[in-house]
Amino acid sequence: MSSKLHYRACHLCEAICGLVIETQGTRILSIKGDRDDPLSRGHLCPKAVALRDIHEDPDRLRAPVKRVQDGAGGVSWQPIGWDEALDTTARALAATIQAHGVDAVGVYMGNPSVHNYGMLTHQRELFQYIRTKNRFSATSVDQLPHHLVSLWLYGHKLLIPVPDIDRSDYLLMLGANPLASNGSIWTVPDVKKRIRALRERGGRLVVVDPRRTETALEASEHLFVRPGSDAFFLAAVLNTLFSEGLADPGALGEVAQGLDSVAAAVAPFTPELAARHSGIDSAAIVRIAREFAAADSAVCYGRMGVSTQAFGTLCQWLIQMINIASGNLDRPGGSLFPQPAVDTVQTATPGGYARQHSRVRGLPEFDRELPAACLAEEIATPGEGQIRALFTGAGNPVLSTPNGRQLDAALGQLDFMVSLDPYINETTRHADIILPPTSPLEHDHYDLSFHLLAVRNTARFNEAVFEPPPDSLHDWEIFAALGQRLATLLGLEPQQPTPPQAIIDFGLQAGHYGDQGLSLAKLREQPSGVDLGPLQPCLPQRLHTPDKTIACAVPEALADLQRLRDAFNGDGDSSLRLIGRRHVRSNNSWMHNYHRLVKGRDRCTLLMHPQDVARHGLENGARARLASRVGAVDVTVEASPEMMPGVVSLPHGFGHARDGVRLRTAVRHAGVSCNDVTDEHYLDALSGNAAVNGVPVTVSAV
Ligand SMILES: Nc1nc2c(c(=O)[nH]1)N[C@H]1C(S)=C(S)[C@@H](COP(=O)(O)OP(=O)(O)OC[C@H]3O[C@@H](n4cnc5c(=O)[nH]c(N)nc54)[C@H](O)[C@@H]3O)O[C@H]1N2
Ligand SMILES: Nc1nc2c(c(=O)[nH]1)N[C@H]1C(S)=C(S)[C@@H](COP(=O)(O)OP(=O)(O)OC[C@H]3O[C@@H](n4cnc5c(=O)[nH]c(N)nc54)[C@H](O)[C@@H]3O)O[C@H]1N2
Ligand code: SF4
Ligand SMILES: [Mo]
Repeated sequence: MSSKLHYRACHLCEAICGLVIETQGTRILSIKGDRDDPLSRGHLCPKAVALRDIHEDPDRLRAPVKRVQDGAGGVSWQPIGWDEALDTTARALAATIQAHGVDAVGVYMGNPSVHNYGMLTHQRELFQYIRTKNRFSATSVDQLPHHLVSLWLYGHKLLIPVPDIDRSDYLLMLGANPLASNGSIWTVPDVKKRIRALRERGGRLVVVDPRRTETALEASEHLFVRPGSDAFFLAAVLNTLFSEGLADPGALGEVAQGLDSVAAAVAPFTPELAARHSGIDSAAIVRIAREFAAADSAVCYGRMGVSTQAFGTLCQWLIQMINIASGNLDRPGGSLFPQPAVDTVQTATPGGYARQHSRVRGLPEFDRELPAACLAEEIATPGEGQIRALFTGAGNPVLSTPNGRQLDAALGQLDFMVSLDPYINETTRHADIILPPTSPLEHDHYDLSFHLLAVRNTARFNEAVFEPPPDSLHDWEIFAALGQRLATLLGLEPQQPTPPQAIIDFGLQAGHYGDQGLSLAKLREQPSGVDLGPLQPCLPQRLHTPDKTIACAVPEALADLQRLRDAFNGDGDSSLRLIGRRHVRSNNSWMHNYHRLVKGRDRCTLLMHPQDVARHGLENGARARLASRVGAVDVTVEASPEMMPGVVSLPHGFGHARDGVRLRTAVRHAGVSCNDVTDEHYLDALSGNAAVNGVPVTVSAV
């Protein structure tokens, strides 16, 4: 049998690398980087091989299963047909809605749903009948502050500018480790080569991080920062730009309004004050502000470490202010808005904030979603609006949201739970029914999310690598089938869905490059992708604000500066702070079942500076108890000078040793869950985003 080459973008992370997959019959022979992809240029990381491992994994469900309780209190999973699975699910959801109202149904959508375009285009087919206030997603343990700040400044949650690294002279990066993550809210495949090119042309990369990360090792300069204190540093950089007369918004002069008020608000944030709280030397703060202003082009960028912390929204607003005040927003080499071929900024709602609040704790919604940190209490607290039935799709909140143990317990109290997921994992083990979609290689692929955040404008559509097996359904088909059944039960007219690729074809032709002839047919001719050129300035036209201006002096952000000062009002606290970490061979909670990715030494260790190890009476390799307000886990200590003293680091996504988890390899590399220690009450108060970084913890010998 002859072999065949397939062109395919990887959907596992935001770098969306082009791949060439060689198959023979139903076997995968090799997976290589696609050198003709104009964005990724042949790059791939070790996770690319997981595409094969996912496809072949014997633990991956191929048919729906139903949880059956045996007499002895044990649980088994019984394979059932699609009709039974979909009918049972629709009946349970309809019964909940009819008896208790629509808010009694909760929804949690996880990260892979944004990497799977059919899930994005078709979740509405179901959720239009479940207009519940109790919607949750991984956004609120992740990038929520970016969306909120973009809504405030640019009028749309998805209008997020990204560093134009290939033309930049100065990159100030906080709380991001793209060498491990391959970039986030910034699609930048092959980032290492791009950083090296920046430095070779005389540019500088300055990394601010409590850990000397893989990215910090590639930087011109690395500065340790006390977790959660970045807003002081950013405010002092901004203040220095204003007070030294270095601020000049340039071409944005007419568009960016209210910078005087911003300057007044950050005036009290002196480099000395910032140094006291952040641990970054005041002379370095002044120098960085001057270098930033003097560079021909410069850009400030911050990710997880400055989003999922107690001042996440304030940090993201300050980052935008630095780019605007220095004239680097919408400028080549600065911070630019990508222009994707299918533009979700045109089709998605702009988002909204605090129009309603969570029932139990009064946390604000964003874009009709509530913070994931309050999901457990919305299930466990009786009363009107209590969640009694839950739908989860492509998510694992037991391992990925703060105080996961509490959620784990709450899920057991539900009347009904259904999960759209290929695995029986820490979350889905609580489901009554699990609906597994086709494997990623069995459906076609267009990336609807990440071209919007990419360092170059490109587009690519790829066919399925394998035919889907008989009696299988894609994620989008499951949404549509459930929606039709639910509509009928609720006495509504069921709808016929338009297939996702037709939606993409329409989006391409109606989009920015449609008049240049871009269409699905055109993309099919070029399976390695079409190059649409470097990022271009586009303001003020592209703004979604009513008057096409940027109102910089956001009242909520200005008020949050006071919360920052109040929070750091004491003599400085000496408590240990917990941060996370990512590894290039892992991906959140679901990449631990593939032998090739988990083999080797244990990665779920607690990194601690050697001084802290000694101070706590521990030694390298010792077992220690990591504890917080909400819980404790026992971990192996790894002494590491790459940590800032006073800060400890544990990766998230582990903790697989729970009853009933059917991930045989992951269970052998179980580790512990960082989110059994993170605190559901430790949040960015403005957005409700979980502060999984900077959590106060203690460490003691066991
Ligand atoms: N402490 C701490 N917690 C964190 C983080 C951190 O840095 N520290 N990071 C946070 C971040 S950034 C994120 S994004 C979240 C992630 O949080 P979640 O999205 O809740 O969790 P994932 O681990 O991504 O789980 C993905 C699930 O989707 C399933 N899946 C994979 N592909 C598909 C598919 O194509 N279709 C369907 N239906 N299912 C699929 C997998 O089997 C798995 O169950 O975790 C957050 N939690
Ligand atoms: N290999 C791999 N790649 C991934 C993922 C994965 O799990 N594994 N997950 C994907 C997902 S869903 C996302 S959202 C992205 C995340 O992408 P990134 O944000 O680039 O990844 P992280 O490794 O979480 O980087 C956060 C950095 O913030 C630092 N940090 C922690 N607290 C603070 C703080 O208070 N201040 C500052 N300045 N820094 C702090 C941490 O030390 C860490 O280096 O990665 C994506 N790519
Ligand atoms: S960097 Fe991300 S997109 Fe590229 S091969 Fe690795 S996992 Fe896939
Ligand atoms: Mo994420």
